[in-house]
Amino acid sequence: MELYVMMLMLITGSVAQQDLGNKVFLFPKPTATAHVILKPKIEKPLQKVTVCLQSYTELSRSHSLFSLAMSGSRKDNDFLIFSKPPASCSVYINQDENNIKTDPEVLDWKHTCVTWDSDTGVVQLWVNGKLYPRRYSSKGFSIGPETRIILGQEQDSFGGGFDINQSFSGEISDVNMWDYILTPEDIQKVVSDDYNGNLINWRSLNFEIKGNVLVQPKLQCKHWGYTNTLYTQCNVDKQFR
Ligand SMILES: *[C@@H]1O[C@H](CO)[C@@H](O)[C@H](O)[C@H]1NC(C)=O
Ligand SMILES: [Ca+2]
Repeated sequence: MELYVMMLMLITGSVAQQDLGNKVFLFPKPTATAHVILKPKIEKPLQKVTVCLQSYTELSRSHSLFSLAMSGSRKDNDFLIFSKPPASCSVYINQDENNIKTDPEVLDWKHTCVTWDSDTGVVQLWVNGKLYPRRYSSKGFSIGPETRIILGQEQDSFGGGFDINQSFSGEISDVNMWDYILTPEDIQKVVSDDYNGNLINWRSLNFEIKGNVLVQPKLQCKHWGYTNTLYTQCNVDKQFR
C-alpha cells in the first residue's frame, strides 16, 4: 500500500518531500493564488504547539506568515501568524486575535516563533530571539487533527478564501513545527542553528506548490543572538558549525 502511494506520488509529482536546508520559498509577487501547502502528519488534536520560521519581505501591509485551518471548523483563523507592519504581529488561536506590539520592522530577514499551550492558554511570540510580553488565549482548545497549513496566503476557509491583500510576497525559509512548547534554550537553538520540528521539519519537508512559488537557494544566512549580525553564505556557514 505504501509503495503504491509512493508510486502514485512519483507519477503525479504533486507532492514533494525534500530537504530544504539552505533553500527558501520565493513568492515573487502578491497574488490571490500562489501558495505552498505543508503536509505534516498530525494524528491527534494538538494541545501544545510551537511554530518557527524565517521571512524576508518588502511588504508594508499586513500579511500572513503561517495559516492553519481546521476541517469542519466554521470559523477561520484557527491558528494564524499574521504580521502587521510596521510594528506588530497578530497571533490568532481559535479566532481570538492577540495583537502583540513588536519592535519596528526592518528590511531584513526576520525570525519568528510562536508557542501556544492549551493547558495554560499562554501564547509566546518571539521575534529575532526576543520574547514579547506573553498573552493568554483559548485555554482548553485543541487544534486538528485534520488541518490545512498554508504559506503565502491567508485562509478564510479550509484550503481557500484567499485575499491578495493578505498574501505574502518575498522569501520564507526554515519553517518548523513541534507538538510541544520549546524552552527558551530550544528557541535559542532554533534561532542560531539547525533545530528542526517533529511535525514540520524543514530538512524533510512534505509540501505541495500551487501557482508561482519557486524553491531557490538561500543566498545569505543571518545569525541572530549575537551583538553583531554577521552574514555568511549558508553553505560556508555550515562548515564552521
Ligand atoms: C486590495 O487593496 C486595494 C488597495 O487598498 C484595493 O483597491 C482592492 O480592492 C483590495 N482588493 C481586495 C480583493 O480586497
Ligand atoms: Ca482569515
